[in-house]
Amino acid sequence: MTVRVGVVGTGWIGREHIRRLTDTVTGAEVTAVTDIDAARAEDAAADVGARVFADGPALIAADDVDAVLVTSWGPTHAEHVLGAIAAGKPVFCEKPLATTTQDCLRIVEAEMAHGRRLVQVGFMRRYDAGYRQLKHVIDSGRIGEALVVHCAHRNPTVPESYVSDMAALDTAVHEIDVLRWLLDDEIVSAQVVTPRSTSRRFAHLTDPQIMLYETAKGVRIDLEVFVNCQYGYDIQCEVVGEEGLVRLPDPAAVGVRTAGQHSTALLTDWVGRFADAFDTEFREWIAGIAAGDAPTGPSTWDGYAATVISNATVEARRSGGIVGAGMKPRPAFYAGTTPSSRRPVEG
Ligand code: NAD
Ligand code: ISE
Repeated sequence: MTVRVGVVGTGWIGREHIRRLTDTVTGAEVTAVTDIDAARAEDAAADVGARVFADGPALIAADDVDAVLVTSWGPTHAEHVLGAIAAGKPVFCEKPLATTTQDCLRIVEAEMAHGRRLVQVGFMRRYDAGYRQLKHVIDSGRIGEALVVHCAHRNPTVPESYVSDMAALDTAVHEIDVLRWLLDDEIVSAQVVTPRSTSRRFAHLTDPQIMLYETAKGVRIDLEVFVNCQYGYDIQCEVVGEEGLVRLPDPAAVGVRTAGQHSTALLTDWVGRFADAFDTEFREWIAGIAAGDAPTGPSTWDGYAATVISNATVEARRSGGIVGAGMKPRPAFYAGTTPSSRRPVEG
């Protein structure tokens, strides 16, 4: 079976995923696109022979759309995800699931009323080979119980439109999701401390920021978000346990020895760093739909949790205090999703 996908939002990552579904993932075809910028939609459609629709509702209703991919701006995600659930169609939503906790909870209620999972949220790090190895070691018990986690999320530069809140909402949100999954534990509070800001930033931005989290089991996490680090795209994660530690590997790169130096190239953006993870994420999503299975990737509940915790992080920076996440209890419907996990991890 070929899964016919309709794409809402043909900007940067929408185009990336259209290319991925067309050239890399087998069993998928992009049959429909829409964008509020009609020229963008036309351009994307021409590449793959898709039809252009006037808006999200028309695309979601189309007979030749089996599944929906939402890659529009964050504040518009909820309406399209809710539309897909109402139509009973599987929907992959790029992060965030929604920008407000209220909208996330509306999606939770709609999916539960539907009676079966339809939604997957685009937290691709769970599909990265390095993070999967990290999880395998933690789950095996080799380092004992996790105690402390040190992370860094560094981007070389960001545009002027990137504001201080985005360090939590747009950037740290990836660690928030992947750490809940890795540790099989819930983040219960957030605090933000700010060192002196780099001179290589737009004046309105606080950068870097150091985010401090505590989990329900008492694990302490420190996360440096530094989005004007200049030197490359650098993702670090080290989990310290009672009997050892495990560290995320850097992406493989050849070592070059010349002129008295040994060097390896660094990646410069998330597109290259997580290309394989995105491929795996979409392969598994499409294979699941083709097999008639409910999605196994990050759930609506995970999307809700990420929005709650990233909003708490924003509040913590603004207030200077420690802010409780204040998540609702997880409904039994989402019992198979993080924390307290899914199927065993291979590798
Ligand atoms: P973008 O601005 O390049 O593209 C978004 C597109 O959506 C634009 O073309 C815009 O015209 C269109 N759009 C907005 N509202 C719409 C609506 N109601 N209906 C149809 N089209 C609409 O942004 P982007 O960088 O591609 O980001 C898109 C989403 O992907 C964001 O939520 C972002 O957080 C997420 N993202 C995820 C990752 C990741 O690492 N997983 C990386 C980048 C972006
Ligand atoms: C961007 O939106 C992403 O999702 C990237 O993965 C992240 O590294 C970057 O900081 C965000 O702005």
